[in-house]
Amino acid sequence: MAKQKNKSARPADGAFHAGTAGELHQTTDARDSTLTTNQGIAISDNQNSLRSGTRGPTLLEDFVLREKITHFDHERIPERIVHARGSGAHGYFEAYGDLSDLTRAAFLCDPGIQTPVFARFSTVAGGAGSVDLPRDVRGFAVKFYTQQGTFDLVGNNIPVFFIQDAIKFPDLVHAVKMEPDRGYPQAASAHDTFWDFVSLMPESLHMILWLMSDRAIPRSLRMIEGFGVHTFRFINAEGTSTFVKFHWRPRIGSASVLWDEAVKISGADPDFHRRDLFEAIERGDFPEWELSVQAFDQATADSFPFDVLDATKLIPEEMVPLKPIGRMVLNRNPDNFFAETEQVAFHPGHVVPGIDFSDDPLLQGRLFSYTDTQLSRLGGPNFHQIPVNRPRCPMHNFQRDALMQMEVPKGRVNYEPNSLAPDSPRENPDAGFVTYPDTDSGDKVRVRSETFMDHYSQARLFFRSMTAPEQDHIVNAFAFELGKVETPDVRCRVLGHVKNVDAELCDRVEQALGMPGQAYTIPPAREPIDMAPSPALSLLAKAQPTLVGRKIGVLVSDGFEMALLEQLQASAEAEGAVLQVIGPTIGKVKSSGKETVTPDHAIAAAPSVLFDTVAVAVCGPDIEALKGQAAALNFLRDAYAHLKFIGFTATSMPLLEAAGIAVDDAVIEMDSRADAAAYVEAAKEGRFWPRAKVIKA
Ligand code: HDD
Repeated sequence: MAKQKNKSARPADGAFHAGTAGELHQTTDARDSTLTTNQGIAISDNQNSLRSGTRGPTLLEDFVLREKITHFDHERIPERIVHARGSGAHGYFEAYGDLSDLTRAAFLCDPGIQTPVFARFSTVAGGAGSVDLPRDVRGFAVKFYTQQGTFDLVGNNIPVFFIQDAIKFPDLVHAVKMEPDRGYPQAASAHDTFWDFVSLMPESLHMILWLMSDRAIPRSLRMIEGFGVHTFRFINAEGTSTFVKFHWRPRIGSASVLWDEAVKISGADPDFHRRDLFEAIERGDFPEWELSVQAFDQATADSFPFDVLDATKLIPEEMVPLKPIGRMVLNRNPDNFFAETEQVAFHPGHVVPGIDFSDDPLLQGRLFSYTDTQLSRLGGPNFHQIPVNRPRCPMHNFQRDALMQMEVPKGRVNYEPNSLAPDSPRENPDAGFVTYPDTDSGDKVRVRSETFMDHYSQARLFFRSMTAPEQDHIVNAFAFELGKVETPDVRCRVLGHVKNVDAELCDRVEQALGMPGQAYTIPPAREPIDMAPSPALSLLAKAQPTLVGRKIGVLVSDGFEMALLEQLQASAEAEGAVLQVIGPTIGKVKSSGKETVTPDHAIAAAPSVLFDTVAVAVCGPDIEALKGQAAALNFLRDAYAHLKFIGFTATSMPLLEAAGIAVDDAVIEMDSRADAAAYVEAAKEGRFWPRAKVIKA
């Protein structure tokens, strides 16, 4: 291959190729690394457009310029109408055992099969460029590339939904998105149109309780639970149907941030979740979830005081226990965000033999929506040919042509039945998908079943199943959201529904808003019942002490004790946590023994909201400077106010005092390596809830 000339050496344009551009040119030495147009024409100059004279007008003739700009102008595709902001990863799924008594889906029946998956997690309301930590539902969509075709489990991190019928979905989404006249708020439910809609849709109250809870501000996408939401069916080889609800549980447990943290993280690191997922996978800390089902028959379904076809209801685990059936591990980041995470096309209607739908009217509507939306998002019906969407099993049919056709089918036969191509694809009654022959039918009506009429009992169940801090957070969330609502009538109507959920909750929200006794009286369509609390619904009740997958931030300054930092590092590693060092600047910090450490962050760029727990080991003259920096003071103040465990060395005390930190059982002095280890051990608790009595978190 001919060597290309080093452009920076060319006399005619050398003056324009200084610095980086010049260096880039030096590396192009082979034809296969030569920059070309999309037609494969080698490009001689990627820095200057073609013009008439060195200072003259640019020429239309410049096909290199025009092709490049045209392609760039079309780089963005329509973002998803909902769930626009998401993060994805590749991985695999493995079944625990043989589930053939319930389903003929092969990937669930053989623990020896490793099924490739692509998972995408998302927020719902915000645009593709919005922040990761609004109060919002998180999408949890998994594409299983099984040997029998692609199965998509397109769920959320909340097991119920706002509405019972898909016909209300456009209204729900319009109401929560930016208001159409003013174009705000972005990625926020705290505004009049959303709460107006809610106040007129009592069926949304159960989901609203979840949305006001800690579930809507997760600490990490690696720590969210996932739910298929609807009742689906498993069908076994004999054609027997069993109802199932799908559940994902994260191996490292669930955790949430506090609202005040969410607000600050949105400014400090708008990509907090995306970065966390990407970095965890890069360092080999692979996120893992267990998949379970609640499996039940028709008689059990009939015994519930709610309808299993109503997506605003869940089945408490205490009524039907979870049966673990397999695990998913995400072990590879996408090579290209756009090609994979943006172009992945999920659809609840992508099911394989052995999995089938129920008549849930929300699910039925979804079965139309998803293919339709891909047509406008991805430009045509061949989106299944995009690499991330391709089935990983043989695929043959006679669908042909259309926009963006990537295949070149051979032969004269493109129809079936045919006699001219005896080896061409044929239907297969044995292996083929057979819809479960449900016998339910009736008049054609636009009527909702009476069994869908109870809108408050499960909202009450949820609230009463929460621990005290979780209940406090729900009250605070209502106060924030309704506090942003300008129309008093809407606030009073929402309060009326909250009163039907739980009178005490309503009282507390009224107090927090300064609107005592202002809830409207709203007669319920059906009188709510008191269900037995379900501790499984509470995140805090289930939480185990752990630092696995969590982050420790240690602020050091010149003169710190290296032995202490080494101990913190060792303890962090032993617990599966990541430790990051923070310095007064990003420059090297010297220990008392004159060893140097290069910090991961400067204090100005590392607020404590980015860590699960923090320690300070500062000393000497740097303390005076740190005492005068808002970032250093807020590092401690925020950690304290967010109920975090704080480790500190005796020499750091002046900084604690300047920040106004009172030592309590979770502000732990570290005078020795043993103390440092004890601090890390204590920090496994996550938050120090007793401090909430002093500071409203
Ligand atoms: Fe949906 C995307 C989850 C109801 C219409 N939905 C979408 C995604 C998730 C969900 C996770 C993003 C998938 C991805 O990462 O690409 N949607 C749900 C859940 C629902 C639900 C759990 C209720 C149980 N959705 C729902 C209804 C409709 C839609 C009732 C319409 C009738 N959803 C869509 C959509 C989207 C979508 C417009 C937007 C982008 C896309 O499909 O690919 O078709």
